Amino acid sequence: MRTGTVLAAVVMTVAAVLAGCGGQIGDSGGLDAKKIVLIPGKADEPFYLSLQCGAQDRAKELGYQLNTQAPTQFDAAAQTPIVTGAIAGKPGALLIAPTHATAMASPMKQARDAGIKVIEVDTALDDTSIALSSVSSDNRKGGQLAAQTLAKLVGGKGPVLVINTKAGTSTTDARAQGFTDELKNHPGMSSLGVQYNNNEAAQAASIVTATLAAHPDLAGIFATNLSSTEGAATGLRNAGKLGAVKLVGFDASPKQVEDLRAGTVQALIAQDPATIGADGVDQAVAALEGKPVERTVKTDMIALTQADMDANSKYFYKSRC
Ligand code: T6T
Repeated sequence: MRTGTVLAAVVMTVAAVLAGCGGQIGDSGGLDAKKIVLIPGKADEPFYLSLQCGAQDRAKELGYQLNTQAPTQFDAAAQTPIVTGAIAGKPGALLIAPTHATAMASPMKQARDAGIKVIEVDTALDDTSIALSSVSSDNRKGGQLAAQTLAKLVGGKGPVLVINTKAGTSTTDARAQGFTDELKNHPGMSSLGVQYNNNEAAQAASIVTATLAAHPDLAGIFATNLSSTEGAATGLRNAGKLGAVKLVGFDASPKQVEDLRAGTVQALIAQDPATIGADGVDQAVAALEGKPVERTVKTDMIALTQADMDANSKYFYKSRC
């Protein structure tokens, strides 16, 4: 046999052995290229459930199997063992919302080093070399939109507070930053700073109570996600300040939508989590099939008010698929 023929025979044999093991060429780990695992930030939470519904539908459409494994808390210590377990299951791809921009780098690197295609959905790591693609809302822009919306509601005047979730969450940190930057364009408004509710609604309610005691002239609040908005609404209700202090929140859970309808919240910046999930699967499948992957994909957001909410009900989040 000539050298070229021998080489071709060796390549074909190696490919056949890998195929027999259910592995991919170039991967000795025997990954299942038809299997995708989704690890959201938190279980039983309408934003991530809506994301999961979008991802499941798209995976089915494309002939892939998608399993979801979620931590009970939005916390890196709770999410890390789930990533480790998922790696052991040898999926071809991992869709993940990292609960911390640096603390989740190590387990996600382990997934990448095992040959798994890592795609970020919603949140992202600071280290952009680990995931192949990041799909999310433009969160900084969402924060700016929240500031513009709140400025209109308070007539461009007065002190305002930001209630953020957990420091180190890429999305909500970007929202708070966008809000603070945009506030500079509204000289009549002043910032009372950023306080953290640890993603617990009850802590957001306490922050509102304490802030009102120290600043009875509080004009408005920007709450950066679901838990902070739901909790801030409770705090305002407890203080008898509903409607007097304007509240703009991120997300559109069933409870938040109900609060918007009742006038408890004046505006919601709704994301499109189902599309984040579907686009995440598209990127994972492109990577698995050796097609071009987009490093950054941005999805839509909309500011919902009581007046236009029903015309935009497709943005309301779901509690089940
Ligand atoms: O706001 C969403 C998500 O975008 C964020 O990263 C974390 O909080 C939520 O899941 C809402 O609870």
